[in-house]
Amino acid sequence: MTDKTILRALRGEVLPTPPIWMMRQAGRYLPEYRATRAQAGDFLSLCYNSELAAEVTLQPIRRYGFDAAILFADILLLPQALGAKLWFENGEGPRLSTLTTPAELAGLRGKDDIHDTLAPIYETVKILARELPRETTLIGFAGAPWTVASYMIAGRGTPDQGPAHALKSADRATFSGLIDVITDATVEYLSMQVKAGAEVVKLFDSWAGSLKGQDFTDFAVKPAAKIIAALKARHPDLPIIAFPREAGDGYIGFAQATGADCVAIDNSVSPEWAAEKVQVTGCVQGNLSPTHMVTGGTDLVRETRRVVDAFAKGPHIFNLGHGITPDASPDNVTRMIEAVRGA
Ligand code: 1CP
Repeated sequence: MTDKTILRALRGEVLPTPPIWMMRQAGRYLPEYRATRAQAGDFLSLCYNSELAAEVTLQPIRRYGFDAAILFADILLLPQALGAKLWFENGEGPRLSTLTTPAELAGLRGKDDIHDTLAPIYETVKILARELPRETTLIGFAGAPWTVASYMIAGRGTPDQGPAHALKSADRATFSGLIDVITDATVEYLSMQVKAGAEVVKLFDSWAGSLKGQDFTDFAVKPAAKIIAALKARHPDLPIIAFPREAGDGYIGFAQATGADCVAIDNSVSPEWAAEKVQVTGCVQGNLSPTHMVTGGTDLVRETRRVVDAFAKGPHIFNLGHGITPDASPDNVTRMIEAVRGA
């Protein structure tokens, strides 16, 4: 049995101090990240440069000693491997070719034809498995099908996933077909990450909150359950974290319904609520608001302690409720870690 703290928490152990990592811990708030990204040229070149992607993954581990490293890549690389066009508009964000017709769906590559594009990502994982400190857990990841589909349909990030909801109503067969293609490809993609050395995988369903009622069951719960069952059949000991962001009451029972070992909680719900309703049935991760990494001060320390205390009775991995933002101060991250570890 390993003694890595993240793996112990994922097995359900209650630790005296929760292990910590942070969503987007390798990112623009760090000067060393900005320097490596400039060296790579642009964001996508950084993702596909295994040496430099491993370097930016390691930067926050060296600086802060987080208990986990998350592979540096992006959820939109899988659509690119499936045949979508992908580019990043400077200062704006990702852009993709749109997918709204049966013909465009039929034009995607199959799940076994994604690995040529994604080979550099597997290489990054291999480098990290070699170079990370012994005590640091390596997390691989992918986007969940609904979130990935929302970008593929709209061709960009959308505040309400309007185009994806519109296709779901107008052409259910094409929409469901796309969800199935992404689901199957995600199993292959994550399985290759595990073979390359990822010890845990996380499914990011950043836009799960816009799925209501039966849609939440059909397009957030069911695809996650399918991916998790397929991964566990191939890798029985693999711990899996699911993040149905802004699911609200949908967090309750999500781990049981999907087979996830841990549910990551965003900061739209209180840690006391999540402890009572979600952590009672297993490990949770979260959920400090990322705004404290910008504003700092006594509020940061108080709210960090509040999260630690609220989750102290059950298995917990300390994290933010969503990714740290580019305007955050690296010193506030140090203060947060000191507040968690009681320094
Ligand atoms: O300019 C830059 O350098 C790019 C900023 C950036 C970074 C650092 C993007 C663009 N992606 C990433 C890396 C990334 N993305 C990681 C690496 C590991 C880490 O956390 O340190 C991970 C796990 C992701 C996942 C990701 N990408 C998600 C899910 C999590 C979340 O934040 O909700 C999503 C939705 C994306 C899409 C994406 N990639 C980048 C941006 C700016 C966006 C959001 C775009 C939008 O919705 O408009």
